[in-house]
Amino acid sequence: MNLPKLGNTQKQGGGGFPVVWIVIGGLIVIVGGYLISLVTPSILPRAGSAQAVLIDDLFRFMLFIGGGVFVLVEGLLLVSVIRFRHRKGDRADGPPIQGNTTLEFVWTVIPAIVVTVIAIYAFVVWQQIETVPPNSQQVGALGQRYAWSFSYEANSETLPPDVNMDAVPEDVVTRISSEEGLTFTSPQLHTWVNQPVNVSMETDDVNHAFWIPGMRIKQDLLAGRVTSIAFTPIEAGVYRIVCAELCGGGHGNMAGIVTPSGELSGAWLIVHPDEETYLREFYYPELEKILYPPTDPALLGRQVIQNYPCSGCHILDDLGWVGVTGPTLNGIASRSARLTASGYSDMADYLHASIRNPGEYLVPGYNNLMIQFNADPAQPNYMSDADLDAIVAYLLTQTQ
Ligand code: HEC
Ligand SMILES: [Cu+2]
Repeated sequence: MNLPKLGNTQKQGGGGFPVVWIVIGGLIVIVGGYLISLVTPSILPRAGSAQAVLIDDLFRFMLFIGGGVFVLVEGLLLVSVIRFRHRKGDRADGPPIQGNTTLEFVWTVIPAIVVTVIAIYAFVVWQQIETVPPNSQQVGALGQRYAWSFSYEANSETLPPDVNMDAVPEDVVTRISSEEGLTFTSPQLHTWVNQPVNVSMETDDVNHAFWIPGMRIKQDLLAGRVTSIAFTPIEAGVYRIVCAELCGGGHGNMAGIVTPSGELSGAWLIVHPDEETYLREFYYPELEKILYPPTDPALLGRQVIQNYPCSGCHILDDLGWVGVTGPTLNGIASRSARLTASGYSDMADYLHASIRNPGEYLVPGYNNLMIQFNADPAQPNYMSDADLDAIVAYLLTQTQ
């Protein structure tokens, strides 16, 4: 092979780079880049949203170009290593090559075109993802160290068809018929196939980031601001929700987990096959818990406690919690040694204080990391007295 000396090759006539080599090299680069772009599906979770499909196509396109560049650079390196290797007895310097305007022009223009094309394509995809369809389901997401809670709206039009208003507590009736309606929360995000969802996010403490890898969406939660992100699931299933911003010692618990017994715990996105299933399996049963609250305070507390982010920091087998930032709540009601140590004489009082004022007495071996659940609705981490009483009644049932 007669490689050209860079510079004035053309003028010298002989040794021009055969066009056939350029064509073959070009084909290798294109096919190589294409093959590399095919590797993607095996390293990404399945694409569960309309946005994910767009993003994956863009990703594959960029991987195709990047793969082509990889094959080109590595290929030239390999050819050079073989072609220009040291030969026995050859002690000469290489030819003094400098300057080639055509070459410089080509290697400036081609990347400029490639980058422009990627920028335009990415902008188009971004715009499509940013658009929130008018018929979106509105869900609120609250990030707290170390758990997520999702809030759903209910009003007099969204009640279960067979609702018995006579059995509903008066304050609930007032809230439902009020303009803001009633919101209820769940540790999981529920929706159904082909329903656009718009999640508006707030944090009660530090910054978090809301990430659903299967939907290919990620959005920061910024203290003092409301941020939002929209997506449209296209496949029914269960998708992990993750916090993607290191927010403290229990950060890892802000992700959906499968407990040792195989149950889903923590934050998950559940995509039901259709609206009817969503209403039947999630929305109506959740709403009924508020419409017909259990009269037994412990049962009520078992329900209410799940609206708070305790699961991220505590173990509690009864509810499948696996957090380890704080002490286990298994058997908490039998922990009489706490009473002597903290100066309380009654377990209910000790539990009240542990939640309202966790810094007052610290369980030995633990730091003052627990959220203070305030009695004042204007403060973050508000917990009403009624909720607190119910939670304490429930915790009192956790004996060994
Ligand atoms: C950010 C992590 C975090 C969250 C969230 C959290 N806790 Fe705690 N909790 C702790 C830590 C750490 C301790 C031990 C230090 C202390 O006593 O304050 C603790 C202690 C306790 C204790 C005393 C336990 C004992 O063995 O004496 C109770 C009861 C308790 N938490 C209940 C709750 C409840 C109920 C919730 C939700 C409403 C909750 N915690 C949310 C971290 C947390
Ligand atoms: Cu977080």
